Amino acid sequence: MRGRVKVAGPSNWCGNEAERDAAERDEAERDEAERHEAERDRGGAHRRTGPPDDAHTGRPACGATGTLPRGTRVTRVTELPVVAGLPAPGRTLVMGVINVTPDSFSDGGSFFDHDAALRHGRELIAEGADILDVGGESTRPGAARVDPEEELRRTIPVIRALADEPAIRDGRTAISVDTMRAATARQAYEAGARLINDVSGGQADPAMIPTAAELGCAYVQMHWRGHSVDMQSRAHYQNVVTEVRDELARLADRALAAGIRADRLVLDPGFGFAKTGEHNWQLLQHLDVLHELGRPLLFAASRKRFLGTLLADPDGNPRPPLGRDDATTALTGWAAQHDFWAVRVHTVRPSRDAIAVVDRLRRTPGPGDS
Ligand code: PMM
Repeated sequence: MRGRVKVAGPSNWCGNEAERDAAERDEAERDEAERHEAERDRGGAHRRTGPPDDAHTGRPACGATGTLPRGTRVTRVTELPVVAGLPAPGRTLVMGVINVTPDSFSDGGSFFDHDAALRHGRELIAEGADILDVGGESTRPGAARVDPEEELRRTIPVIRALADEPAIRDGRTAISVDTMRAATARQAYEAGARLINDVSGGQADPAMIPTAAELGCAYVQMHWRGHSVDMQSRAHYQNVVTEVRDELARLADRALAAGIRADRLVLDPGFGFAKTGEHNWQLLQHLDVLHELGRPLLFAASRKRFLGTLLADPDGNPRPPLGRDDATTALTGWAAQHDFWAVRVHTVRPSRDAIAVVDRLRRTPGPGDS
């Protein structure tokens, strides 16, 4: 599951001084190579098995000490996971959040209005969102359930309208519905959603997993120990990392046994759900353990409370949610480094940029690679 870049080909790739000197003299040639490389980066494919794209010079940049010889092959040894039926651009995906709620902690009801939600969806697409996650129920700690009819009223018209957007129609971007209810998931699917994001992992509504299996769409199962109203009372662990892994494994087994297709199942550790800030940091420090689950992983820490606590002012007042975006972007880089399938965030462009940096580094061969 973990991605690595491998360089295959002549092993003395940094050792030719004459070639290096020539490269340093020829500024124009290097500029051209960089332009070419930028074009390659925009393509962004991870699977690289042919000769270097800068065949024009044969000298992709490899630091100040030398150049790759002509014919060197750069290969990503393992691939990032792909989820059937969803965009697969060859990097960590970015899922933009659209909370059609009056009370989400993270955006304070800014997109409760139908037109505002739609406008926001279009903005997220323009920023490069691969997935739009539309939700009608706040799951902030302490929140009460929203009425099922109200959840439908909030989400379905927004999903239906977004489904008409060119990026959705041509498959560049997909719609996800953030719901714990099978009935909402079904109507969202009929309106154009192709991913069900269920923070309860199938535990809130017994009809959810059979419904997701029947619809055949992608399904996110998050680690969850109970509804938001009292979930923080369940934040007790001996070892949060292995317990979250094992509880997710049991949820996944249940989903697969009920017919959810293995190539459509995504798991999520559920930062902030029945977890203290310290639990979140411990999970973040051991993301590799979650890969033992062998499934694509979703990373959703955007603007969460533990970041507000980290960034508290000198009087100890937590940084408000809208001031947590830079820290969120830092975590996106961390998630991308750890080969997460996708990050769920409130502002898309900074996360796309962070992923582009990690992706570029990943595909840069080092002197020791062979
Ligand atoms: N967190 C929230 C909502 N939906 N979905 C998944 N899969 N994982 C999460 O951690 C998650 C979620 C709560 O945050 P919000 O107010 O940003 O939507």
